[in-house]
Amino acid sequence: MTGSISDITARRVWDSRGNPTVEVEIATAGGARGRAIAPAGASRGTREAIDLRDGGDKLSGMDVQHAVANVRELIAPALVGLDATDQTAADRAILALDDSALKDRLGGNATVAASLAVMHAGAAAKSVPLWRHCADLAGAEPSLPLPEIQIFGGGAHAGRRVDIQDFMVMVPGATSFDEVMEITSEVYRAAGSLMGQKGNLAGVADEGGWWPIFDHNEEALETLVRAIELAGETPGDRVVISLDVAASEFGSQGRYRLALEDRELGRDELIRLLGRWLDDYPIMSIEDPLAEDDRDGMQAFTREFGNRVQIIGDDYLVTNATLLEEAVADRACNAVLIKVNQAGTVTESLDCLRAAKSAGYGTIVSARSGETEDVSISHMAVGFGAAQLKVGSFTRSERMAKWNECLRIGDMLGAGSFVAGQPLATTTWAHKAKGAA
Ligand code: 2PG
Ligand code: MG
Repeated sequence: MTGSISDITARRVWDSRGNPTVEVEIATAGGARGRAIAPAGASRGTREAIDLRDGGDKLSGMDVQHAVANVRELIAPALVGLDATDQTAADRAILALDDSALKDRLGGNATVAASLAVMHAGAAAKSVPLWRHCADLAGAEPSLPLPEIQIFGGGAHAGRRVDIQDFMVMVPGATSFDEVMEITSEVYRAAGSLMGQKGNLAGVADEGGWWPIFDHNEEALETLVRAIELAGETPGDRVVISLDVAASEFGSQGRYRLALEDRELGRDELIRLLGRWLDDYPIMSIEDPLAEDDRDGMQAFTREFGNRVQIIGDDYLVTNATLLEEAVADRACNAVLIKVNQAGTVTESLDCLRAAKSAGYGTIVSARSGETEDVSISHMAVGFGAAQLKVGSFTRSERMAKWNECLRIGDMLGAGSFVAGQPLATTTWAHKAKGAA
């Protein structure tokens, strides 16, 4: 069996924040090789697989020597001899070593790097591009996803300088992935020059979006609308706004503290505030509008706005098929972020993706705020037939590598592969309706 896993190497490498992380390299008997690196979140859901960190004083406790050792000593012996093209069997072998909900024995950073490396080796053993192998695993039709791209960072990615975490744009009106890149680049530049004019240019946040110097959260939205206009676009026409509120970072048990504005909101007040933003700005997607523990809030928000905007569960669903099914029964959210390291393995991520697709939920493959040169998620988004891809901003190579990889894949797929923007583009949102009135 040429796909038989013959050798596994694990090493410590470094991510975009300069933190240690886990890399795994796999070779098969037939000479195929696969390599992958674990990403790391900063705003993490409490129910996602943990990153196993060594603790102590060194490297602020962030070292991953135990996770690396777990790959070498526990995961590697379990994978040797398995067929790299059989992702389910490989992931099952990993899960047999650690079936804890949070993967706290092996570490989600160890399991995800190993699982992704198997996926790469499987594609190489089949001599097909990774996106093709991903499509086989998912049983999906490959397509180029619609990007959502950060213009301003915030929350846990920008020293909590503003409360809302991601101010992003999407270009559902573009006719090609390449056009999305070009328009987003113009918007990003325009936002930078507006910040410069106000004397507010202070570098970039964790994911490469502009560092947010604003007096209140809504000022970021106002500036974003002006940036879209300065880029020569009509806000809400081809270019729309997407927010990741990441509300678990500033609220729990139905209480929310907007530190920048020095005020505390109850669940209903936060819903009203976000509802007004949906009326006043061309926002077509909103992630984690309420906290991960606020089931009532998420249900109420979805009841009120779910028919006019995409509502994504990230911390709320943590790429977990069971939580997704509960949300479907609850009528909470209408889309899910797929982060492979929240689940811990490729197979568990696919379980969640399939559950989402069969419930008619939107699917957005996402990077983490701590990233590397690893471009696995570009291939997964394409191969899984996910509607969207979120990788952070439009600067810094750990982000651009993923957008650029999509361009290369798009060339292989050919014209007509960028279809994902159309369902969003046909949605009517309040801002546009108001403008037309
Ligand atoms: C998110 C991600 C990416 P993190 O919340 O969606 O923006 O952040 O990786 O820090 O969880
Ligand atoms: Mg999020």
